[in-house]
Amino acid sequence: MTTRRRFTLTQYLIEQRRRFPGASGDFNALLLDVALACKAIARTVAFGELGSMLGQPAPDVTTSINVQGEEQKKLDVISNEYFTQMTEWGGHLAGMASEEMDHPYQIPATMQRGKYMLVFDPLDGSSNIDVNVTVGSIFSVLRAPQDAIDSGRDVVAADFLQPGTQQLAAGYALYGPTTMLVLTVGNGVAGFTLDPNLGQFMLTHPNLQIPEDTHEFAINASNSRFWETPVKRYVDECLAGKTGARGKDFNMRWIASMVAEAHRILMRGGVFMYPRDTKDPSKNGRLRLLYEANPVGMIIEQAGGRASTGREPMLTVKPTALHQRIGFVFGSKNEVERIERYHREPGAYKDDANPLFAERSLFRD
Ligand code: AFP
Repeated sequence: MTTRRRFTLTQYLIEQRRRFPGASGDFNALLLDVALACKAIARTVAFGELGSMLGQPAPDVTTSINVQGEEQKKLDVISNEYFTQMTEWGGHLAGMASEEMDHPYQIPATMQRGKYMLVFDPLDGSSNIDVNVTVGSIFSVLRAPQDAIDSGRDVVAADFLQPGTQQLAAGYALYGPTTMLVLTVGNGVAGFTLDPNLGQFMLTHPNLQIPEDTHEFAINASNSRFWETPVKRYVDECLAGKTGARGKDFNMRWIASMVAEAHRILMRGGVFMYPRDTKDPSKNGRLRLLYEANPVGMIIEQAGGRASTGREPMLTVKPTALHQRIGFVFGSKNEVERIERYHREPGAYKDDANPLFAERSLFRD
């Protein structure tokens, strides 16, 4: 693919489809519908206060607390509607699941059902909306079970409980200084920038690759008292810099929009950690497996990085629930492997106050 002239997202997808001569085009059409939903969200986010979509809870929604127990902002609800409305009509989907919906979303009976399933976080980082910091949307495409495809039956939560290795595509949109779409269909990672004049996503970052090493880490340090010993050790060594075991200085970043952190790491390397901790032992982490960790994990791995629970590869985790949370560590390969090594070392948890995560404990992986 020459870069003499910029390819559009549509052209890129057609090029990728050449790898599957028997392909029907449904897959590409679905991804273009997702891209359209992201354009609609980008426009609404860009209006900011002018669009009076900011801050206040969804006044017209009966319950403004989502299944995560978090307040649903008006833009969370609107973004979720853009995703469902712009992808349900095309006939490519058997069903959907979203951070903002307790149960799987059924394609209306008046519409044709298809062979794919879409899982998404319509607006990641929404706590940053009011302060005009970059937010994004995250999505993943799975294949529906054959019996659902054949019968056209309603989808159930169990249909979505597929390990990340089963994803057919994953991506995110970034609503920042520019609007970008980053996508993998299992053949590397490509970045597109929205040309506001053409209204087209243009290929600006073909074949993104993450450096194996880095001197930049991202973690919410306000949780440090709840971290497990291996994470404390890793962060302490980074903070010790040149004078410490690592012999080099590290810098720290925390945006509180995971999608923006992932993008920075794709652009220049780094390591992101939202590990499971003892803050709320009933939760196995903060981030959601199906529509945050798995899609971002696939992108990171396709760009030569590593995605992990801190202990094991993220994409091999067998999901057990639609809104399951999980500890998430990703980024430059050598750093993530180091963090996994620290977790595996004998006696790694000997100083942990909370036996919940100790060697022989109820919650041991
Ligand atoms: P929201 O979408 O509720 O703002 O959460 C964002 C997020 O899931 C992820 O994008 C951030 O990395 C993380 O939560 C921020 O968590 P802290 O508020 O603990 O820093």
